[in-house]
This record gives sequence, structure tokens and C-alpha cells, in this order.
Amino acid sequence: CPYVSWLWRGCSTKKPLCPLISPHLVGGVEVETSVPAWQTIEDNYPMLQNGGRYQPPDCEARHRVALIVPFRDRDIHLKIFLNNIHSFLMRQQLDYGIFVIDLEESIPFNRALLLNVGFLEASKVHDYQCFVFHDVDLIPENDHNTYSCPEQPRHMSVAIDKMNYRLPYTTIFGGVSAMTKEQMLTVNGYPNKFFGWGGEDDEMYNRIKYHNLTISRYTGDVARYKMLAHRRNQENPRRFDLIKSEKRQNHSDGLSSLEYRVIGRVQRRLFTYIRVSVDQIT
Ligand code: BGN
Repeated sequence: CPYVSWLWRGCSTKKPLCPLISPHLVGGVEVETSVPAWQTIEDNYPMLQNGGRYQPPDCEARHRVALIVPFRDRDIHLKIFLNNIHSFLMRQQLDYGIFVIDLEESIPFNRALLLNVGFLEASKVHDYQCFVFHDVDLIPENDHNTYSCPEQPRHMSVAIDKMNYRLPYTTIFGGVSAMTKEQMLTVNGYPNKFFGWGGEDDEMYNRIKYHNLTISRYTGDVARYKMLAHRRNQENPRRFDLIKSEKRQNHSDGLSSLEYRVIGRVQRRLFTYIRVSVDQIT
């Protein structure tokens, strides 16, 4: 602020609130599936702050959103994801950050635990109100699919090309889903004991239901995604039993019982990378 105007009117650097509907939206978008070099993707996004964070330059965002991306050894997917998602989120005029959470190799993959870690770590760097838990292999195809958090938890990957753009079952909560900070705290986050593929999202659904919340969804013409090709992950044979035992214990394993060690943290231009280790809890 110039000194004189500050004396005279009280200087306000506050930007106007962004419009309810961003003027930059285009609707359907062609997913860019090329795999550019890291430098090329970074050069595409000079307006990013370090750590993959962004605020619209000309208005105050209505939503502060952290994207939490659980990750293991999928560099190609991550490149394609970031190359697409940044322009998508910028068009939605969000105040957002992307957090990629990786797990030490010797430990079986645990998507739900990494989502909990991402929730806690992102909350330390900014006052995010909304968390979008995002698989790295899903790329949105329509920017009317706003990455914000409504009153109820929102399942976002409603229509996926590989699933013929149909919801496989009505209680599904995997792929891409959004919850407010308050909702995450209410349900005590995701479970920590689901090592291997499957069931952790169904357990989150049970928590949502247990706390009298419901799932909301956009319609399938908007909430559309392209799924990148990948090999099948190792299924967790214990997932059915784990779901039953969580029910008996009133879904109490979660944020409150999570223990982890951060073993790496890098603020890259396109994302914040956090690598963790945990003891394998049974
Ligand atoms: C379901 C998995 C989900 C997964 C979807 C993807 C289970 C547990 C059954 C009690 N659930 O079958 O985790 O997101 O498939 O379509 O395996």
C-alpha cells in the first residue's frame, strides 16, 4: 500500500471474494496423456508457489483445499496427473495445495493411513478447510466438477471410463472423495490397519454412516474421470475381517491412534512430497 492512502482511508490489500462460479471454467476437457519431462511440466506452471500451492491472483478463493495423493512408485502417473490437475484447479479459482504422500518401500502399501498422514501434514502448513483424497491414476474430465467440500462428504469419481462411466455400487467412496476438516475429525479419519488393496474406502463409508453423515455426489455427466492404465495391486485378504472388527470397535482406529515418522519432505514446484515410515500395526 502507498503510505498516503494507508493514512487516508486505511489501506486494504484484501481482494474481492471470487465469484460463485468461476468465469474460467470450460466444461469438458481432453485429458493430456503425454508424459513430459519434469522440467517441462514445471515450466508450464510458473504461477505456482513452492510445494504445489496456488491462490487465484485477482480474488480471494472461496475454498481452501488440500489434495492428498497417496503414492508409491508411479512417477509416470504423477507426471500426467500434475500436468492436468494444476490447470484444472486454477480454472476453479481455488486456494489449493497438492500433497503427495509416500510410504517406505519395505512396508506394504496403505492408502488409508497415507490419507490420514496427508490430512495432518497439510493442516500444519495452511488452514485448509477441505480435503480431496485423490488416487493418482484418476484424471478429471470436466471442470464443473468443483473440488470443494459441500455439507456432506462427497464421493467425486462417480463415472470412470474404465467402469463404463457407471458407479459400481452405491456406497462406494474410493477413487476421489472430499471431506471437510470437521468431518474428518468427527469420524476420526481413515483406519490405519488396512495394508494392501481394498476395503479402506468401504470402512470410511461405514464411519460416515455411523456418524449420521451421508454421501453426496455430482451427476455422472460432470463427475467424470479417465483412469490411467496400471497393474492390479495386491489385494488384502484380511479386509473383510478388518471391516467387521472395526464395526465391533465403533470405528475407533484412526487419526487419534496414528503414529508415523516423516523420513523425507521436499517442497517441489508442483507438489509437496512427504515420505513416511510406520510400524506395521495389526
Ligand atoms: C471394492 C473394494 C473397494 C474398492 C472398489 C473398487 C473391498 C472390501 C469388500 C468388503 N472393497 O470391492 O475398496 O474401492 O472395489 O471398485 O474389497
